[in-house]
Amino acid sequence: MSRSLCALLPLLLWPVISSAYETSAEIHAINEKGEDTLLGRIGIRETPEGIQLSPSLRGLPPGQHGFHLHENPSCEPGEKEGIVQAGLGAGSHYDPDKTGKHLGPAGQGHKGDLPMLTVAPDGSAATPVNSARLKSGDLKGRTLIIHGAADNYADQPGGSRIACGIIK
Ligand SMILES: [Cu+2]
Ligand SMILES: [Zn+2]
Repeated sequence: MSRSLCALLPLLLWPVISSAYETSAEIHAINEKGEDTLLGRIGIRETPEGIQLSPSLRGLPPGQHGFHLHENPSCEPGEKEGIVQAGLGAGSHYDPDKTGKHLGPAGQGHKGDLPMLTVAPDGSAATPVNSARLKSGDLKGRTLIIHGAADNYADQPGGSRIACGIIK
């Protein structure tokens, strides 16, 4: 084998070696009428430490935001207590073990409870978020929701739903 081919071989094999689960979700701003502006995407890949979510978003309010995997593949509005609200079609936080508890990423409640999403002062979000509890099989057909306010990992998951993306 020629020297140059030897040098190329690792590059040729790289896609095979790194063929672990990888996908992304398009994230749209949402309101009580449905999906609105495209804000960007969140790349999703499986690592030895669990699932890594890498946002590439803009146009969000700065600060920390409640961020969860919700159970239904929908970003549609829904009605709650007689009021139409954004993103209710996504349903509750993903909870395959039926714990019924919102305890945050370090707790043993909803598996869909993620660390908060951090948005920079310019409205962009680029800081990856990791979940050690989710596996690639948990993701397809579920929905990522970004909330308007911070999550206290107890009784306040973050208020209204402001952005949404279905994992295809
Ligand atoms: Cu949520
Ligand atoms: Zn939760």
